[in-house]
Amino acid sequence: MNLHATPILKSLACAAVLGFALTGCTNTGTTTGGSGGGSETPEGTQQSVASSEGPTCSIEDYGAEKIDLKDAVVGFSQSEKEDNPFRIAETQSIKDEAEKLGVKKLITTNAQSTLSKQISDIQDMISQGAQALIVAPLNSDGLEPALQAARDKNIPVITIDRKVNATPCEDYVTFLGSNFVEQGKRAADQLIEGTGGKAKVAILLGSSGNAVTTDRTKGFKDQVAAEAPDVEIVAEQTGDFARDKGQSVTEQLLQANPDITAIYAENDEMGLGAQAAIVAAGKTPGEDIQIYSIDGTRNAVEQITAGSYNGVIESNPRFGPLAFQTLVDFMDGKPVGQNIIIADSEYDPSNAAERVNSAY
Ligand code: GZL
Repeated sequence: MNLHATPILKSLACAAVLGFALTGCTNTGTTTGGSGGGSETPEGTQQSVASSEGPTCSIEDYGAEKIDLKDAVVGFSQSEKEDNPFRIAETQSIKDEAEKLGVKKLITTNAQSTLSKQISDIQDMISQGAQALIVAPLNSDGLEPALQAARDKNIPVITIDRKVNATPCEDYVTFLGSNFVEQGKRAADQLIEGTGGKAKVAILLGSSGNAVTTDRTKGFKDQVAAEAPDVEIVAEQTGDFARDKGQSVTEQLLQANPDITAIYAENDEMGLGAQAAIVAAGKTPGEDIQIYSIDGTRNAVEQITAGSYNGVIESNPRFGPLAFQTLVDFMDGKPVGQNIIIADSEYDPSNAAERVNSAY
């Protein structure tokens, strides 16, 4: 989808986000704030690590007006309702960084998990004068009308969290987010280790229509197929990334498959729902049925320390520092990566107690 009429020569240099500067190809950079792979800092939170390989995007490539964020109106479009700690932490991180930077005005919206509302939210922020947009897309497809509205005014769009099926440095500037296939692989590694390579697994899938679900599923299944012949996936069903649905779906799956010995939930909220279902079935979570999930919420990590949960791969939602630094660099004329991947840490019984303060 090419929303931008003028053919643009992309700079093909590699770039890596290193602190707040860009360096040569494939270096692993460090940014401040949030948690994720990287060294512990004195205050107990981890610095997130981001890296970018491949083409970059400059403001000249994109065709936007240079603005000083301190004099700017920035819009943030959140996708899902904030009953999930991931979303709460993500939105708070954007607000905190906007305040820290002294952005003149931050407009925030929440699409309540409805695509049509996310489109109108973004269009509304443009009509309110937003000069740059940070968007957490609900789905991989469907945002075209909103991206077109921004493109028509050459408003730069930074996408975080989920990737859209559109052209970087044309339809949007860049993607900041995790490697979701890798997250699924790492969750499989935790499950394989925790079960001794022998389990009957039910998968609680995330919501459909976004790459997070497809990638976390692919990563998990590929790793199980490659490494664990005695780990059998006996059922899979979506829990829509929600705790209540995670519980109800697990109740059904346990009734249909009483020999399930492990749950892979594609986010912590569904994993915590599964935990409740396991208890309701008269079984002991973390022992009779092990639970592995992805996000890194405090609620789940605390359950690991309690022995009622078995492993969590972090999906770092604290995009504020990196998103705004990427915007600052972009506005300064520096080339920014088109695909900036953040590193995610992980929690297991060996580190959950000491690292729980990095959870969100
Ligand atoms: C991942 C994000 C997912 C979280 C869920 O980047 O899109 O959406 O893992 C959330 O908790 O619903």
